[in-house]
Amino acid sequence: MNDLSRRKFGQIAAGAAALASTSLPRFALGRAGGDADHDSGRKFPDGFLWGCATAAYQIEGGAKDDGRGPSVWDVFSHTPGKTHNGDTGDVADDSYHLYKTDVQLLKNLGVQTYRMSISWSRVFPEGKGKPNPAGIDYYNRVVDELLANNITPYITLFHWDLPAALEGGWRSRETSLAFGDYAAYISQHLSDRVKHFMTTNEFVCFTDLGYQIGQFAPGLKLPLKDVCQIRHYGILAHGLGVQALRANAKGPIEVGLAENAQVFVPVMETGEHISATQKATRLMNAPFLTAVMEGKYIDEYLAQMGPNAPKVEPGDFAAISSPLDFVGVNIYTPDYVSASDSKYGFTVEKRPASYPHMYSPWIEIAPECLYWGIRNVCDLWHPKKMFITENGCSSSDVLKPDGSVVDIDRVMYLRNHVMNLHRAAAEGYPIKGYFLWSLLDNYEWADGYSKRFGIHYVDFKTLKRYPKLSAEWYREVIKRNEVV
Ligand code: PNW
Repeated sequence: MNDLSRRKFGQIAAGAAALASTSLPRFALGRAGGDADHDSGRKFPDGFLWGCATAAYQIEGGAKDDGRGPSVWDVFSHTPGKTHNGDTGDVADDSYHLYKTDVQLLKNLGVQTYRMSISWSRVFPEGKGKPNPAGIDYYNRVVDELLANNITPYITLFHWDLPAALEGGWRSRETSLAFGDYAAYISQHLSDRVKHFMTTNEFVCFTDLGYQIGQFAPGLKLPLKDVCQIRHYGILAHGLGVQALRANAKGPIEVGLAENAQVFVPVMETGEHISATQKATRLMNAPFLTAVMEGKYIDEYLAQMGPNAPKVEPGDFAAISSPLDFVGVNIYTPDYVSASDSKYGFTVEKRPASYPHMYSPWIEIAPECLYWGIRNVCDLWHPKKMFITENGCSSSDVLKPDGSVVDIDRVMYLRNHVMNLHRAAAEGYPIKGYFLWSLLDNYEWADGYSKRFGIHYVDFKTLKRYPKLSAEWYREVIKRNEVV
């Protein structure tokens, strides 16, 4: 099916998709006595926020609709050999047209919040200069639909889809400045209704993975010196974004970021290994979260980079270390650390070949990472609030003829992570909410459509959505505010 007919089909399927989401749950039937005999002992604090997360390029489609300009991901995904099967985000979940269906999926789950991102090149087709009114109109419609359904939007400004027109991409300091202008515009147009913003998503993925490893857009393999400078422009953009969001807000807003900090789990929970994980957290996140939280590059990082260390202009770190209302971390998988006599006092342990993983091989299963990720960030930098801005996994889901997907492995993964989230909340760490990645199967970047992360199954031919067992499980967690 070509793109156009796929999209048309999607529009027709929209009604049916909404129906699928309201079909009777198979597992959570609330059988007589179902609740009375069970108390998990793992209730979350009142007011804990449950949500789902998505990103613009991964779900929207509508790549050429209503004046959207191309992003580096459009260019990259259309370059032969760069993505699985040559998959692109041209149509994805077609949320550009089906957003009302997706808001109904959220409503049926009972989430209080939804984390979504804005396609920068939909709003500024050239990345800067003249805005495209149809672009911001789309986000106005999505925001209004969420609010009408009592769902609080948490908006990420940049989830990797850099406007292709910005010359030099993240190699240019101009891009950080353009991001500030874009953030100002979004704040002017949305902050009357949207009160929670994240600047950037996962620095390492749009810097190192895009410009050093070449696995993500724009697919370059530059020397370390360039990469260090690109990382700096990434965190500078974040800082300028925080300032611009606040300066242009129509009322009080909360600003944070969504960072996939490297997370470390102690090989055993004894003092020496625990303190090793804290050292590892600070050092291994030096170019990104450590720099944002401490307002400088730590000496160890500068020494490691030597002549490749980034050029920092006066005032950069004042912006980069702008105070945040919350720190969001995306956590999927950690590394194990032990205390040692090595130079930095810790060793990152290599995992044995038999170590278990989810369908995506990089998601090695270690649910304690949710607890240790929160604890180490809090103990090191004392953020006012924290959120898990992403957590979830891929599974080799199979849609059965009756429309069900019994993804017990995803439920296993999620339940164990949420238990560790509970541990952090119970110990008093200021963890305020959890965004499950993802609301629905979507375009998984270089893996294309081959890896499904959703708690709703998407038939990418019809674009119809089907709740998986994990969606039922999540609805119960939210309803009871406890681990089930
Ligand atoms: C995150 N890795 O990305 C992103 O924020 C999402 O857009 C993405 O869909 C989700 O995780 C699942 O992958 C990552 O290879 C992608 O280490 C790859 C890696 C890490 C994070």
